[in-house]
Amino acid sequence: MHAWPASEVPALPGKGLPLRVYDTSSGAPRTVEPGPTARLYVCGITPYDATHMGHAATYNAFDLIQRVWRDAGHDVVYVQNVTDVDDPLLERAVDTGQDWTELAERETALFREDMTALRMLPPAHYIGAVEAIPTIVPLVQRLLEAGAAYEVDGDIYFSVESDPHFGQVSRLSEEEMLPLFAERGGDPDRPGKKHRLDPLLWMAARPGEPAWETELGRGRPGWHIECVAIALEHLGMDFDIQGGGSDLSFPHHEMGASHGQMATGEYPFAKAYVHAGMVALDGEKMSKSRGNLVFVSRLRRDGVDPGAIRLALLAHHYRSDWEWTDAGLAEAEARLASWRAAVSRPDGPSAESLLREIREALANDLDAPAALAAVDRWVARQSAEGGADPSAPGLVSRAVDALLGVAL
Ligand code: 5CA
Ligand code: ZN
Repeated sequence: MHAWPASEVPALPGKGLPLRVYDTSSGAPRTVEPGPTARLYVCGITPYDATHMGHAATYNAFDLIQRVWRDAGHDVVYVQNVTDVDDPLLERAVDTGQDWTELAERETALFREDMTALRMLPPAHYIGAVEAIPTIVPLVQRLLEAGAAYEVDGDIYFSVESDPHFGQVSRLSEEEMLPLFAERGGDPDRPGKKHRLDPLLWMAARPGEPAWETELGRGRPGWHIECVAIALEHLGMDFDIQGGGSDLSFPHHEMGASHGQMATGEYPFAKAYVHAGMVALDGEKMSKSRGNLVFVSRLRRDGVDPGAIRLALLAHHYRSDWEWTDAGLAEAEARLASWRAAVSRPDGPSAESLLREIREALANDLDAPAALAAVDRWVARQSAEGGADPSAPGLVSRAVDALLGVAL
């Protein structure tokens, strides 16, 4: 699949700091130390009801990671998938009388437009589940050969008990896992499974549903194996960060890590697992199934500047759960206007210490609210005291663009 066009990332003087980020699997912040090329996998959308503010907030967090890494001198290989065949997508297509491929294509196109408008850096590899089937099939075969998978009435399941590291991503107990597994696409009560938490790797063709003719028989892939196949193909094992919203830590990232580890015999799947908090509307998690959605495309159509949308996201720490409000958006619009006015002036106070503060804030577990506060202080100083540095407004503008993805 093609991704979306990259926005320019302005060059900045000096160099950024190493990223320290909260790793779910160690339950603590850690300094991630990538090689010259940092490798990032971020779970993509299931293409219906895109792009709501929860999606946008999560992709914003991982966009910041790329910007911090680039600023610290790394090349970044960024991989993202599109879950373009899965139960929720097929159900939505049936419920609304649409062709599932058309629904997926239309929503993916809309997502690309929204990501472009928000200046999110595009993945180098943007891969759909359907196009990944030729890499998914041999991976399932490897799991069967490794004794980590088994058949139940033509379907193939992964055995969670085969992986001694199972549970180390989410660090949840089995009692905590079971309800989440049931809620997030699992089938704990399916007769014939070895363990209630075992997830589906391959689903044999069901009447009326799409299926592909493969060496595993006619069928379609399960959800977790899709991301593992794509990550292994384009990043290999032991890549730097596996990312997504906090609702993916279990079962999705837990199962994915186990699949990768058992298929390759190597450990770990990813060095760190990073999860963004959930965005709510009217007190409930914004989700397609609840239907309480605010869309990026709707705001854009209403004339909202994408830079203001982005500032509304950046005003919250990526790990906190927060509520989308009109007041938050209005505040972001006011902030954008004040920053734009400030950088359009011919001079201002020196911005070198501001650049350092933004870098420090972001390197410290992506503390975007602290970065915004630092820019606010520079803007307030300029308006109160002026300043004699003619290069300062340009530097502020480039730093905000390169590190926060907001064009002033
Ligand atoms: N296709 C799978 C991942 S392989 C999927 O979860 N798709 S999704 O469309 O449901 O979500 C896409 C990304 O947005 C995921 O990382 C998910 O965790 C995140 N996300 C979904 N809802 C919210 C929300 N309300 N707040 C923050 N992030 C969210
Ligand atoms: Zn995924």
